[in-house]
Amino acid sequence: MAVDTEPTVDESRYDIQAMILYGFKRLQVVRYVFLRIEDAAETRRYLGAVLPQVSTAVKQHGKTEALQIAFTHAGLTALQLGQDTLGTFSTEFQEGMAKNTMSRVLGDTDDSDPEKWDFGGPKTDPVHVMVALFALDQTALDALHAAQRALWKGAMIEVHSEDGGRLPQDKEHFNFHDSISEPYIRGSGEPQPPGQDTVEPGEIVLAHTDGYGQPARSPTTRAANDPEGLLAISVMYPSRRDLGRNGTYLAFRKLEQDVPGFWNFWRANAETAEETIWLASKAVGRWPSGAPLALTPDRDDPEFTKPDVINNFLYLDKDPEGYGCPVLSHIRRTNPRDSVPITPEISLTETSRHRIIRRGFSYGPFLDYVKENDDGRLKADNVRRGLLFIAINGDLLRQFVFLQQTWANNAGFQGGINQKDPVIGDSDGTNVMEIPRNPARRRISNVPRFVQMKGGAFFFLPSISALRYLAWGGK
Ligand code: N7H
Repeated sequence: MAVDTEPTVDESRYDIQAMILYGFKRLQVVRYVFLRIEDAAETRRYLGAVLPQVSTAVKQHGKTEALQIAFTHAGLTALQLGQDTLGTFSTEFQEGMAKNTMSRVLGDTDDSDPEKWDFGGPKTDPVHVMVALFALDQTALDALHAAQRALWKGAMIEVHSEDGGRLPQDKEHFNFHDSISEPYIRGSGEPQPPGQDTVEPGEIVLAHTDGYGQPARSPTTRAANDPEGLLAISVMYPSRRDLGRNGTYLAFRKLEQDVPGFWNFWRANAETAEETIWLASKAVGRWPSGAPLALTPDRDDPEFTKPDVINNFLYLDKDPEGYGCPVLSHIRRTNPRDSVPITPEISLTETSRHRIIRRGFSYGPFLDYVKENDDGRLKADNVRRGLLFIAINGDLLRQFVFLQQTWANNAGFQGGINQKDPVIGDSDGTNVMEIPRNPARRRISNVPRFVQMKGGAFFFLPSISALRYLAWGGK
């Protein structure tokens, strides 16, 4: 079957879990419940029972709650899938996020070492399943959770949970407007805001055509395992059935943010409170309002937060040298757009193969920098807060892991020396941040690590058909 005759993502909505296309912006609270499978048959029964409640990507507008289910490789093993099926998942998913080599690749070392994680590490209970519950408020969330508990009783044990919520004005804890720039999935049928870049559907949804014009590598199972015909025929291996089609991979990371540490560091390097905000914005690449530094380099101007402007920019025409948005800032590293030093066209194609969909919720109380700062400084309060970060992508290694390793943690990114992503890099306290300026650049030394990793895992977020197959007892 030719790839381009396959149904589009839009036509496959009924089979796709909602969070691939929706951030559930209306839903204010989330609880990620991490579970260990105790009884495989009972877990299949639970999956069958919960299936009608799993939110699909069929229009979510007006919905007051949502439920999504994802599995780790250990979880699929506990569900008794055969080795022949388990071995078709990507190697990094099979090995997991807490494995020694992956920890070094991601910079999960020292205080971010899996040994110290709250969950998902070698010293905590294994995570098999994540059930993500979204609701309008805490009362509704608790009720949703209680109903699920009754349903999975006897099947799975809760090993951990994380609660998240929205901060005022779409901010994250460092006080910057977040969730602005997401890629548009070709054929998704969603509106495409001005400036939003397009990625091929297989960059996000498995078995659809990816950025190389190939069907995105997707886990499969023997045709004989699926006598009921619950799964589609694999495009790549027509003798097999596609377990991954319309599903995706997801990286979940609990990223703890040192908010007083972040602001006090920039304050210590600035003459004034105003310059403090300028320095922090140079690290991020946007002003706190979300206005891009590439378009408004000197001041946080609300004109540049309008929907047709806020994400409608490339770097080479407006800011080739990074005088506005430094080359080494967080947003220019994690999406260099046209500015990878090749040709702009190749840069855009190259970058489109390293995009992720981000689905973050914050945890912990908001320490509002605008209200709480004293001449630009914040009092350390030793409260845990951060981002429950989710990256959704068809290829964990080429997308999420690449961003963290090759662009964020790479001290030599685009010719830099000893410079890591000042927001999410695994800085060791000796790194520098260089701010290009005319006539002389400015260097900030000894940038510490402001974000520590506290727990997580790689998950497979199956399609509705794959969930039905798992519930039926598919191997
Ligand atoms: Fe980042 N921050 O508050 O500084 N991020 N991020 N991120 N991030 C973005 O453009 C932040 C993290 C990306 O297309 C904005 O939507 C924080 C990880 C990508 O131009 C802000 C944390 C990874 C983009 C932040 C964190 C990424 C992006 C601007 C952790 C991947 C889009 C808002 C605590 C490995 C870039 C926006 C583009 C934007 C922040 C984590 C990637 C404000 C605090 C782990 C691809």
